[in-house]
Amino acid sequence: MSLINKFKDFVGYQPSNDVSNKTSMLDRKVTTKTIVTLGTMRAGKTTFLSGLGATAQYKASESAKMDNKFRFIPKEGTGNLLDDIAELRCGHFPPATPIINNSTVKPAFAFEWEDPTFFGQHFTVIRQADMPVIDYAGEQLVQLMPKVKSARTIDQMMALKASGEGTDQLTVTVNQASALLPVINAERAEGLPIFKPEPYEKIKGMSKHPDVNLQRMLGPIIEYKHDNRKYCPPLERIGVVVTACDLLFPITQAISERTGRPFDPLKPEISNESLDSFMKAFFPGTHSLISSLGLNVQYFPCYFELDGYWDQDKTDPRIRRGNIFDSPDWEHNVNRPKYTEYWFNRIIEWLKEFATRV
Ligand SMILES: Nc1nc2c(ncn2[C@@H]2O[C@H](COP(=O)(O)OP(=O)(O)OP(=O)(O)O)[C@@H](O)[C@H]2O)c(=O)[nH]1
Ligand SMILES: [Mg+2]
Repeated sequence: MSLINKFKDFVGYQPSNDVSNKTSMLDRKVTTKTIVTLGTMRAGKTTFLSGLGATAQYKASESAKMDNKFRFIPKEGTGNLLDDIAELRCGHFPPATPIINNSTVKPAFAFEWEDPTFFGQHFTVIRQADMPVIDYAGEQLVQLMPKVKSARTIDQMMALKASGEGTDQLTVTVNQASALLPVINAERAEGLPIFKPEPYEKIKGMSKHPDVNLQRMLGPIIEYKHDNRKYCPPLERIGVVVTACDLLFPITQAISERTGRPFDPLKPEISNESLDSFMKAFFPGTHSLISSLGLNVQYFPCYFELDGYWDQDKTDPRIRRGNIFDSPDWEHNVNRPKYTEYWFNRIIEWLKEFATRV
């Protein structure tokens, strides 16, 4: 961007002929950066994305009263996002994601921020973060990943794209991504008493060690982007989402003893260091892969509080829901699952900071 454009951008200058459609979000010029979510089976990807969607909806409603506008535009595509959000609000975890072969309409979120500038109300800065949601079923994702591994050049990646079977979305993702959001279930921490392996026997080529599967998923993307720097935007950030963090609370002491460091993922001052040492201890390969890149790596804890009961078919626990009487915030507490809303808002802030950098 030229210096003059950078300056215009800084002050939020809009040419006067643009004023007529000031409120139309579709016509605005925006910066778009692609952020993608990845994870193996039962990692909690769908739950995480639905939580992010729900938080974005609460935030968008609130922002109507404020000077800083925030909009959330969900594009469901072949996915089921809106329904999954509604399920969370009713206290149910969303169903397992079905295998999809057709990906002509790409599911995505768009977050849009409109902030007034120092120069008054006619000057606003609008930024949009586009977030293709690669919410494949975990088993499909792990089967597609070896294909990415085999594609080393842009031509090979294009050939893969033409071969269909959902690889189209995967290749676009790999090419365009500026940030990755790996989603990791706390239950996959090998070496802890809560450890549960992925259903690895069911799928050819999967390791019984979650750390290996994560490296196989992230490694080829990182390598590809490094080798094809001329053709695709660089990877700027990695945000690691540790889901089902509630499972860690009864064993925080044990974790702390193993890592030799204080462990409290929910305490803002030490959350990042806590989860960084957690990753280093229980996902050492993945930790070395992502932390050696010299990128900004940020960790986010995530969990939905369980209410101690089971869902009808007894396969999933139920999520505790907000009771309008147990909070002074009664106005906003209806149809709200109890979850790490604070941390979801931090993720949205993190995305904003990243997406609004020109
Ligand atoms: N205790 C607890 N369990 C969770 C949490 N998030 C997810 N789970 C459990 O993990 C299961 C899988 O979550 P999903 O969001 O469907 O995982 P996914 O990665 O989308 O899985 P696939 O689509 O099958 O690959 C849920 O049904 C819950 O039982 C959480 O915050 N706390
Ligand atoms: Mg899913």
